[in-house]
Formats: sequence, structure tokens, C-alpha cells
Amino acid sequence: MKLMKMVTVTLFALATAPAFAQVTVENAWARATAPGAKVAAGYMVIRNAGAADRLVGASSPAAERVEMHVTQRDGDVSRMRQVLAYEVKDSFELKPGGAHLMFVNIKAPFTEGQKIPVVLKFEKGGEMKTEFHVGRITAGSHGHHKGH
Ligand SMILES: [Cu+2]
Repeated sequence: MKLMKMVTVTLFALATAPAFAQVTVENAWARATAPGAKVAAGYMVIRNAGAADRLVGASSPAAERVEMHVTQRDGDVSRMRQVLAYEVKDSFELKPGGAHLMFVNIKAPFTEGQKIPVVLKFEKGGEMKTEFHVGRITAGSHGHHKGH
């Protein structure tokens, strides 16, 4: 009888565990922006210990909208392209020169040390709140593009 009860409790716990026990976000950061800039880029590592999922959207009170972009090399030029989802199997990395979140029409400049609240929307896991820490303007591999 006692064992039966324990099994029931365990099943209940599994059924109600938040989907996000499986998905975690590491090292979420955004680049500081130059005065007057309308967009900012955000990076992170998404880890997924569960079944494959897809990031299908993101939003932030700091920007009019948040798009998902990938960067593609086209000869010497790198171009950004908007995508509708990122496939997240075991992990997915957003990094300078690659995939990134694009904060469009930011409401105020992103300044170093600031924390930008972001809601990530996963196809299966639902919504997840996180924070992007704003780093230096020159952080990452795109610093040399400044001034173009
Ligand atoms: Cu972009």
C-alpha cells in the first residue's frame, strides 16, 4: 500500500514538472550599442536535456520586436537573414558571426552592465524568461566592423 502511494506521487511529479527542467540557457549576453543605433545583437547557448525542441520566437520589453537571425558568408560580405526557428537538439549556440537574436527598434541604447529581460518561446516547452547581460561594444569577433 505504501509502495503504491509512492509510485503515484512520482508519476504525478513527472507529469507536472515544468518542461523547462530540460532546457537551460547559458551565457546570454548582448552587445552594447552605439548612440542612435536601432538594433542590438544577443547571443547565448541553449542546452536541451530532453526531446528535440525549436525556439520559435523571442520578445523583450527593451525592443519593439526580437528577430532570430543567422549570418551567412557571401564572399567577403556577411549577410544576416531572418529565420522562423532554431532547431535545438542537444544544444544550439548563438554567437558573433553566426546565429543571433536581433533586438529591433530598441527603446534605449544598451549600455554595458545592463540586464535585458527576454522571453524565449519554445515550440514544445512554451515560454521561458531569461536575462541578457550587456557586454562591451567591441566584445566578440565583429569589433573590427565598427566605423564602416
Ligand atoms: Cu541580425
